[in-house]
Amino acid sequence: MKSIRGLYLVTDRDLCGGRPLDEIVLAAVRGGAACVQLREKNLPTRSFVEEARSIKALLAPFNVPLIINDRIDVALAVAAEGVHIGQEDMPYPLARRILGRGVIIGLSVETWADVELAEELDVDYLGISPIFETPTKTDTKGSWGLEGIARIRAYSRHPLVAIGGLNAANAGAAMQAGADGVAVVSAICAAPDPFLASRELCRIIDDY
Ligand code: TZP
Ligand code: MG
Repeated sequence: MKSIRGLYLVTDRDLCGGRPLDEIVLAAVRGGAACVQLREKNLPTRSFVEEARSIKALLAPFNVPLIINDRIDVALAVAAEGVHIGQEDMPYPLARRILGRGVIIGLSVETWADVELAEELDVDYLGISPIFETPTKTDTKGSWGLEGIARIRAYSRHPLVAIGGLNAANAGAAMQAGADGVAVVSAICAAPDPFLASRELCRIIDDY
């Protein structure tokens, strides 16, 4: 249950083209997405909690874990399965102390120093961020490329989730390079048919 692999949806309501977020999430999990991260940078806390609660209920029948981006309080409030934290969020040891052992904690790595430091931490997965430059997130510290995935795979003991500029054209290459999972935002949220997009991505990713 704690192992994160396969297709990982990260949400961005602004990329959904006016479609309700729960519709996109449902389409993604029907298509085979194995994990959903709610990423809300601008939502008031109350709305975020309400959304998280309803998405958690939506995911429950699929046995798909809900991961909350950044907000440990929101994760606790709705008993989410996990949180995803970045290098400027709550330090990992404190997050673990607050959340306890049973909660999934993913950590973004943006530099080689991040990768080395993460080796000392019992995180549940690393988010390799970003693989390729992407308009979805521009405040990044360069990009890892596929060779970055391979380099981290050779060094790290942690499961690896690749994110950034990934889609049906390159998801297979990311898995081939050593990723355990592929996280996408626009390839599902902005897809004309998020169900078909998710199903196609899963067909590629789940072959590895
Ligand atoms: N973290 C690193 S890149 C990224 C995040 C949240 C955005 C990825 O978006 P897309 O549309 O899948 O390239
Ligand atoms: Mg963050």
